[in-house]
Amino acid sequence: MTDQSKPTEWTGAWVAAILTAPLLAVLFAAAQWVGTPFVPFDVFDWMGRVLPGPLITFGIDSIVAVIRAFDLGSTSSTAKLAEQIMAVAGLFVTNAIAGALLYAVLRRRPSITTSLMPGIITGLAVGLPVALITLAVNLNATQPPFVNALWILLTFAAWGIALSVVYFRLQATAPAAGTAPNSLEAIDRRNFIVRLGTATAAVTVVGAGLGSVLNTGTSTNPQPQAASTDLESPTSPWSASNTLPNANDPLIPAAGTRPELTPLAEHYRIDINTVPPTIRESDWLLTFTGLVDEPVEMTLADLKSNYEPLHQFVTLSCISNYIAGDLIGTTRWTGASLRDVLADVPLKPTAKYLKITAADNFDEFIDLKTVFDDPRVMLTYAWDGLPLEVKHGFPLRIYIPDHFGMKQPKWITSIEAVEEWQEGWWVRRGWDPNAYMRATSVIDTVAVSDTFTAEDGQQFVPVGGIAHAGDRGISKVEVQVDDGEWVEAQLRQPLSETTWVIWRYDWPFQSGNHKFSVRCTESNGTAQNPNPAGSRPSGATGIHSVFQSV
Ligand SMILES: Nc1nc2c(c(=O)[nH]1)N[C@H]1C(S)=C(S)[C@@H](COP(=O)(O)O)O[C@H]1N2
Ligand SMILES: [Mo]
Repeated sequence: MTDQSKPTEWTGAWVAAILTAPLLAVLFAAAQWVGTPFVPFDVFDWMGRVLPGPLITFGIDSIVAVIRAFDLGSTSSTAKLAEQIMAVAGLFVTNAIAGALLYAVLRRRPSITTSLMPGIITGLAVGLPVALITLAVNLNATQPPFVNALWILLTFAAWGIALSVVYFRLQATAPAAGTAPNSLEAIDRRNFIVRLGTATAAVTVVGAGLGSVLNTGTSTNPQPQAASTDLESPTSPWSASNTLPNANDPLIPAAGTRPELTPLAEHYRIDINTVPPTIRESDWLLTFTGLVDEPVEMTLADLKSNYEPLHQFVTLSCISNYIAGDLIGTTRWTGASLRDVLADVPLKPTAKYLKITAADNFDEFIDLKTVFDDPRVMLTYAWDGLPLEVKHGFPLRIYIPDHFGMKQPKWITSIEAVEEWQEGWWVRRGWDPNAYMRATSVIDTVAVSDTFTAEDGQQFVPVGGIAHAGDRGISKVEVQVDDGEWVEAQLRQPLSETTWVIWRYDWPFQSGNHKFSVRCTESNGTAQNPNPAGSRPSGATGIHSVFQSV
């Protein structure tokens, strides 16, 4: 048999990639149905944990840059989708490479006529590392680890077997050199390829379809879960039936200003997980360990009932947020002051810091002085009156005023009292060890459609947005149009001293193209940093400007 008649490495790569579609569909359906792992996400998350910080940051920055450049919608949800797509694409590429290697070997070893062994080995060569990675990082599989591992090995071995069966079929039906394209072999081969394509498509469609139908919310797409045992468990957000504390403030935001309280569904989400860890309340305990006289364990019910609930309006922002970005949100946080909780945890005198560890292995350190000085530091279990959503950290996250989100773990599982400070998760990856929130001001709207005429006939265009400086407060917001004077805007009373301030400036209308800029001043007189800088390592700075023709 001539060499051309044997399937090539390219064919191997293609066949392997095509067969990856049904493999993924089967893995997906099983993940939804019985709670086995969906491996591409695990591999992606694992890479995010082991690759060097600068590379990860570069990757995240690139995704965010593309989302901004092409205006692809909400940064955090589009980025998560992009990560999921990259994770799946990664498996296609890996499998294609493995397929090319297998076909390369089969071409060179004519003695292997129909043995399935090389195919099985190829499947396991990919499946075994994948299984090990999954065992190390998967947070959502509900099956025991050996079932998960076995399932992965079986499916990948089946994929490898299919890959080699296709090789032998293609080889057997290869048209001999010099035969006409309509020879029997050629027709047989064409039929085979059509049948292969049909079978592949069928398994893929059925698997993916079953997966979506069975999507029980356990594994790849968690739903908020309220504690079913908790009779007081509320079902509607606090904001649905309560007015905001500043409801009487006469200043009406300019039309198009973002809502003062971010609807939960619109709050950004950032974390290191392709799929957030789903924790059952009944499986969860908060443990205090390390430099304590006696380890202490608390249930969520303990935290809710043993300590006076504290309600705080909070603006949370990601340190990766760019100027005027959407990785910022405000809601009402409820929890137990960590200081109160620590009253029930006998610390040794040598304890200086707390190491907070989360279900996804994320960790951060906070010094005990901050905890004892600031009763606002809070173990948080509710947002807008509802148990935390899975993606926002159910059952427990911490609130630390004045710091970016990277210092504030979600899905907390343990708190360890330690003597030495260490770098937390993102600090180890090159981000600011303190991560204090930057003073920021943003123009949300130049509300041309709301132009109004004053009694003297002058027309005004309302301009509005937010300003924020952690817990340091905003004393002044100023707007500049083109190269004119900076003029002071009016401020709404904020929801609390730790939320953003809504501002409004009624601009005396002049037609034409204009540039609107905004800057703010902190309560103590510190001006917002006007120098443009990217978010790494300490949070973005610079003046926000918008161009508008009016
Ligand atoms: N366990 C854990 N907590 C975490 C993170 C994480 O990856 N894992 N990310 C942090 C970062 S970088 C931010 S900005 C906030 C975001 O919280 P949110 O997704 O609820 O808005 O969570 C923080 N807490
Ligand atoms: Mo973040």
